[in-house]
Amino acid sequence: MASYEEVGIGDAVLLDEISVRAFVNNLQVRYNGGKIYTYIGEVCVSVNPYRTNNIYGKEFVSQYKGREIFERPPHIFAIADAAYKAMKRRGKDTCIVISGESGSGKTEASKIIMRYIAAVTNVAGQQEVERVKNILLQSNAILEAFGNAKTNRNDNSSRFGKYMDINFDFKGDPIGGHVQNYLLEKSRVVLQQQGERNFHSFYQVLFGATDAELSRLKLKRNVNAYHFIRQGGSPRVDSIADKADYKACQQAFKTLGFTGDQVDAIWRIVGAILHLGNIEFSSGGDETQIQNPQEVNSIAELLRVSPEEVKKALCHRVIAVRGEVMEKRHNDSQASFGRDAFAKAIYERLFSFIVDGVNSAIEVRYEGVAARYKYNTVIGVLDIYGFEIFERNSFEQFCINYCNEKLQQLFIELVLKQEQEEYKREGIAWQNIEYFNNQIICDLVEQQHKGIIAITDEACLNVGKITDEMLLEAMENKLKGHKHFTTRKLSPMDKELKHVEEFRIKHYAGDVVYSIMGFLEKNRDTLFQDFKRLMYSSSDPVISEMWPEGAQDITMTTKRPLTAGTLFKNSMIALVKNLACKEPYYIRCIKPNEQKSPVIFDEERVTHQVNYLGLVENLRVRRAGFAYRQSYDRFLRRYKMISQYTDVKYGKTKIFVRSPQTLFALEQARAKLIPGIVIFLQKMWRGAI
Ligand code: AD9
Ligand code: MG
Repeated sequence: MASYEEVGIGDAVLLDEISVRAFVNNLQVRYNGGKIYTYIGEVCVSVNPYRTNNIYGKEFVSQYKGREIFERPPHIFAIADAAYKAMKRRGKDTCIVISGESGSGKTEASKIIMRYIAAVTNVAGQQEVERVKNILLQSNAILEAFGNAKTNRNDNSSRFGKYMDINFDFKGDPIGGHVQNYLLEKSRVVLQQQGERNFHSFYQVLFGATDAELSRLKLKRNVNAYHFIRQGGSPRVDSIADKADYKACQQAFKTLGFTGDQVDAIWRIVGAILHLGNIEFSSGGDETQIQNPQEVNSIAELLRVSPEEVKKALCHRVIAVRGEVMEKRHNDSQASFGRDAFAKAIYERLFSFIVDGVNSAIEVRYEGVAARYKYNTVIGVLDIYGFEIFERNSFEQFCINYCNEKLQQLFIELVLKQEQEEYKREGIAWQNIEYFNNQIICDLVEQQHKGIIAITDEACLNVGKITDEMLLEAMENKLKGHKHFTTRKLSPMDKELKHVEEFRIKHYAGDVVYSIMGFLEKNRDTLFQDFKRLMYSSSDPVISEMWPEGAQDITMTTKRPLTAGTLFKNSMIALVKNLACKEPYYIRCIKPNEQKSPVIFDEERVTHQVNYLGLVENLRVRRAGFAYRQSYDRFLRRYKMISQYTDVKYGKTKIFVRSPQTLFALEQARAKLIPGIVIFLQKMWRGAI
C-alpha cells in the first residue's frame, strides 16, 4: 500500500463536494495522472486510456488476489476478485455488468476480467482446468472475427451482444462456460457507412488466407473487387492486423475442436457471400436476369448446391396458392432484395453456428471430480453494444438503445432502489434521493399493444398493404402526448426533426432521431423459402444442417415466425431476469474523447456520459448512506480485535460503516496488530510465555 501514490480521490464517495463538476474533475485529474479506474463504492468507473498500460501483469494480479475492494487502489481486478470471492466463498452466482457507449472499453474490460479469473484459478495446475481456461480465452478471437467490425466509433466494435457464463466447480476452478449472443447487426453484411467496414472475417480471409486457400474460395486478394466489403472505402485499418488475426482465428478454431470440414464450410460461406454481393440484375421488362452468371457458378460450388438452383432462387419465388405450386419471376428490385436478405441470413446463421460450436467446446463436462459433486456456480460477464447515436439511426440503433435502457433499468433497480430499500428494511433513518427512473422509456418500447414494438408488429401483419409512413402514423396516433416520443407532425416547431419520416425518442442517455424507413421490413425479416430450401439441398452436411427448415414442404402452411423486434424484446427480458437473480457488480465505461487519443479528456463528452449513466445519483445514494455493510457475525470476526471505532450504525441484521476510510482505518489497525499477535502466538507456542 505504501508504494502506491494516489492521484485525485480513488473512491468518489470521499469527494469533498458531490456534484457533476467535482466528479468529472476528479476523473480528469486521475486520468491525467494515469489512473483510469475510480470507484463509487463498489461500482468501478473506467475511463478508456487508449494506450497500453502496464497494470494487468502478474504483480498486479497478486496485489488484488483475495483482497477486499477497499484495501487496494481502484482497479478492475478488484471487482473481478470481489465477484469471484462472492462466488467461491459464499456460493453465490454473480455477474459483472459492463456498460458504456461504443468505444468506451467494455470488450477490453470483459477480456481483462476473464484473464484475471484465469490467472487466479487452478493453483493445482490441473490439465482439464487449463484446457477450459484456454478455450474460454481463445473463444474471443473467433467471436470477434465474425461479430466485430470497424465502425466510425470504434475500430473493433462488437456488433452483437454477448453474455458469457463461466462455470466453476466447488474448488472455484473454471470447468466450462456458455455464450449467449444477442442480435447480430446483420445489415452490415450488405451495407456499410463511409469509413466503416464489414465484419472482420471478410478482410481476415482476404489478407490472411494462403494463395491456395483463396483459389479454392475463388477469391482474389483484392478487397476492392467485392461490393459487400468496399463500400466504406477503408479496407485497411492501422490498429487491425487482419493477417495475424486470421491465423489466431484459425488456431482458435482448432483449439476449440471445430473439425476441418466445419472450418472449411465456414470460410466457403464467407466466400460465397462475397460472390453474392457481386451479382447484378437487370431486365428488359419485368423479368429479371442475372448479369454475371460466372458468380452464380462460384456460389454454387462453394455452397455445394446446383448452379441452376442458385439462379432459380435468385430470380424466382415459388409460392403455393391453395395447395398449387407456382413459380413467380422477380423484377430487379425484388431480386436485389432477395439477394441481400439471403446474404444477411446466411451470415447470421453462420454466426449462430459458430456460437453453438464455441458452446459445445466450452460446455461443462461433468467428468472426474465435477461429476461426483455436480456442484457449480457461475460468474456471468455481460458485454453488450453500447448506446449509439449515428448520423442516421435505424431499426438496429433502436434495438441497441432499447437494450441499454433495459440495463439502465436494472442498474436503477439493483443499485439505487435496492440500496434505499435496504436501509428501510434494516430500520436505518434515511432520506430518499431523487433519480430519473427510465421505466417509462422501457414501457414506450416494449409495452403490450401500445409500445413501439407492438405497434410495428401489428403493422407487419398486413403484408404489402402498409408502408413505413403508415406505420409512423399509427405510432403518432397511439403515442401522441408521450413525454419521450415525438415526430415532426406532432411537434411542427421542433427544428431537430427535419424529415417527416423521422421520430425521436428521448432516451435516458440523450435524444435520438430515428428514421422509420426500413422498420417494417427489418422487423419482418423476410427470407424467401426458396433460399432455405436451397441451403438445405447442399451436399455439404455442415451447410445443410444449418438450415433444417428448408426440409419443409412448400404446400404446408407455416406459422408466422416471431418478428425481429419481438424476438429481441423477449431475449432482453430473459437477460434482465437472469441478471437480476445474480449478485451484480458493475463496470461503467467512459469514452474520454472521439479521436481515440490517449491524451484528450473532453470534459463535455465525459460530463454527458456521467450524467446519463446516473453516476452522480449513484454517488449521492452511496454517500448519503453507508459505504460498507456487513452482517454482525462476519464483522465481529474480522474486527473484534480493534475495539474503538466511530461512524457506524446498527441495523437489524447488519452493521453499516459510513465511509470506506473508517473501514480502511479498521483494516490498518487490524493489520498493525496482526504481527504482534503472530509474535505473541509464536512465543506462546515456543513456551516463552
Ligand atoms: V462497442 O460498444 O463494442 O463499439 P467497446 O466494447 O466499449 O465498444 P472496446 O473495448 O472495443 O470498446 O475498446 C475500444 C478500444 O479502446 C480498444 O480497441 C482499445 O484500443 C482501447 N481500450 C479500451 N480499454 C482499454 C484498456 N483498458 N487499456 C488499453 C483500451 N486500451
Ligand atoms: Mg465491444
